[in-house]
Amino acid sequence: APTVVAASPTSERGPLAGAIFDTLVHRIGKDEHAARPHDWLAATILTVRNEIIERWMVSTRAAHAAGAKRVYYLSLEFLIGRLLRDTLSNLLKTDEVADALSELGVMLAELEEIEPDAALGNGGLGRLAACFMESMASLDLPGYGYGIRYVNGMFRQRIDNGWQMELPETWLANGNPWEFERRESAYFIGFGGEVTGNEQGAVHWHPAEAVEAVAVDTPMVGWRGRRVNTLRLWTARAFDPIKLDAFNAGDFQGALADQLRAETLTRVLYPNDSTAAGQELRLRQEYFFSSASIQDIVRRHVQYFGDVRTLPDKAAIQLNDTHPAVSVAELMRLLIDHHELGFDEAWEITRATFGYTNHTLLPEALESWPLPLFERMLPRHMQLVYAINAKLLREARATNGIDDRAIAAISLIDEGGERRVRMANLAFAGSHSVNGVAALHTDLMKQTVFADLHRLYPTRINNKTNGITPRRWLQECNPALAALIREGVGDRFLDDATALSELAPLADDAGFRDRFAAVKRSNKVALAEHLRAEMGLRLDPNAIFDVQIKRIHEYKRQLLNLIETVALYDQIRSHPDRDWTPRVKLFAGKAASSYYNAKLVIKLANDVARRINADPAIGDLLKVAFVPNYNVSLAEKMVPAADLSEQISTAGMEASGTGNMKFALNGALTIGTLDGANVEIRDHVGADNIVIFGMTADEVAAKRSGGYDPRAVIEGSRELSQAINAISSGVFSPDDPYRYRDLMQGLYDHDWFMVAGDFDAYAAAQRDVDARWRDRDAWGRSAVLNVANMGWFSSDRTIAEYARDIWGVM
Ligand code: DL6
Repeated sequence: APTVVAASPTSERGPLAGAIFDTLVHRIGKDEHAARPHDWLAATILTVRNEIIERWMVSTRAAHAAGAKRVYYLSLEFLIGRLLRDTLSNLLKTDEVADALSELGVMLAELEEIEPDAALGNGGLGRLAACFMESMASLDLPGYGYGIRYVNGMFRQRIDNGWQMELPETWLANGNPWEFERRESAYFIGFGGEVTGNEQGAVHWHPAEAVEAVAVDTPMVGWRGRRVNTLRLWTARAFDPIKLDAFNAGDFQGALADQLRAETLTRVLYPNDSTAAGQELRLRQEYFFSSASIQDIVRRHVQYFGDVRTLPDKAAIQLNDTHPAVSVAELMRLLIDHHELGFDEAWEITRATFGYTNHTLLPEALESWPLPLFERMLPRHMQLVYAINAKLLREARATNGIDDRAIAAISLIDEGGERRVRMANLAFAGSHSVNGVAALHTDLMKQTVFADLHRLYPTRINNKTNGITPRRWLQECNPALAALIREGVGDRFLDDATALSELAPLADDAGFRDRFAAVKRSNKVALAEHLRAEMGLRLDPNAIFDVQIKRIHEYKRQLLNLIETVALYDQIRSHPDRDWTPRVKLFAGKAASSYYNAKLVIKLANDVARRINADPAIGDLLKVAFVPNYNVSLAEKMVPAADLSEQISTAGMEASGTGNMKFALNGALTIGTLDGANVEIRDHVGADNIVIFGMTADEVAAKRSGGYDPRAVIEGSRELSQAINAISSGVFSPDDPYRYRDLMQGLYDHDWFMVAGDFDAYAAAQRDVDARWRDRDAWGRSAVLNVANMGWFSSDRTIAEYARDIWGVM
């Protein structure tokens, strides 16, 4: 925590220091003696915010005056992380604020470190939404993000004796100086009840229950402060926060029950949906934020432009995955029931307004809701889904080559077994554009999950390969590298990341490579220091820092990495005389609370680490660590320090990945499969500067459809079978020798994720990495070329493509 030395006398303070001090006294109500670090943080943010507000108003007025089309990005997740460093940097005010604070005896860097992460997302999908918000503002596009203001967000992960524990994240404990509550922007959100109709055909929904959605706005500042957009997050309130008669009668809990039920809606991100109660809450969340957002968008449109029929000309709504897909039915409801349009006209408007982005083809992640639940909670929307479905299936039947099997696949209702509403089909049908997030993923969408819908609407699916903002993921997280690049080629890369290509010739300049290597080393030293302070670990910065940080999931194959780590450990012990390349294997990531195998993988990583790190025969040749509580801020420390980026998912299963982009942009070499955006990264950085191994998506599909015998594969690989046996027999879990037996047995029996199938190729690729590392010139050259060729993966490029091809705003 920052220590406030002594505030300077008033006479010596510059205007900004004076303003921060004034805010501390008059807004926070503390003087320099009483102020705690969080008070200084709040005073700094509130002071900077004043300038942001001015720009925010200018941006809003300009869009209004120009009658501009607006982009609305609906997402159940916005994984923002911290905002202060990002915002000051984008306003080009970092030095000015640092100087002002130092006049007050406060270090900006220390304040930045105590800002809590806004962890309103699980992983890549939520972080992508945050990068998109920054890029929209940087490209001067009028864009609004719409989501939920979770009070606790993503859980905080603690590791107890190697096991993941989930604790609530209390990011709002000290208030949130960035946000503005807009009590005037509040909407009625109904649930349940019944639908009646009159003889004229007018339909009326009488919800049994309702909550109020209240807007809370956060300004999103673009690069160079060019534009400030709004992230509007909804919070839920009861209309009647306390029932006084019940309270007065002594029923205190009953008196507050409505408020509690409303607040439950916006408490946590993704409640565990393995129980019926959790599922229902999730659907309530989705409808809550979709309805509030669509009502807000329609209200703004009618207020500015008068006629709801022109909505598609002035509003583009992007659905970030299927979580907001019920918005399609909600817009139909508003257009038909409130604005009295006919069904066909409403459908034209709806389709022209929405775009849908798919982020996964994993069957278990494709949302569908039990029909009785959907109907009970949203009876009017159920009617509309049936009506949309009837229209869709009529169109399908009139199309050549669509048979009954295809009709069943296209239908919004899954009739196999328990009837369910398919949200991906609803989103697809209700959008004029459906996009994947990397070229391979988009191809697979056409070939697999959406094959029949693609046949029906062959021009609808398009690709928009993901990107990351180079401001946060280079300039701010890696200031030393950014400074070196600036020295080499100027700072145009922050406006146009493809300008990084000018670095390419410097890859052959030994002096530049030395400075580049020195930056990487200092980042590794800083990370090692952080991990020593946090975990008591001692890491050798001369070793390869080999990093796998992402959600823990079987398809991402942390298990493949761990088994290879065990195999390497075995090899080092058996052949201590060989010239081993020292490695530090770092893991971090959270497992869904109900995902047993993922949690077991975390335990395995910790068990493996404990054993290897304590083995004197290994010394500094191999160190393993599982770093707890992975979040955006931790990624900002680990990415710049990585030499090797692990992107080793089973080919065909990772839609894109964005961590892969962050590492390569910061000069790590990738070891990866031809999956997701790895394919395009290879195309850009060049096959010589990336280590690709393993089966392709086609090979995985072919093997899965017959002829894959994991037992034979395991038995045919000495290294693999020894590593599996060691884990299975309790070498790493002497306290519970059977802990990993089933996990390992699963590899013999089915191995859906083809860990065994790719093991030998992966182990060989790792030895190739060792050999490359020993040729430091070649490694350095490859690292520079990675940075130089990653500009295309800027989210500015991605957003420009969405703007041009989908939203019609550029
Ligand atoms: O598109 C962002 C991100 C991709 O980079 C990852 O490959 C993908 O797994 C992730 N998808 C999801 C899907 N979740 N749901 N539903 O998080 O999206």
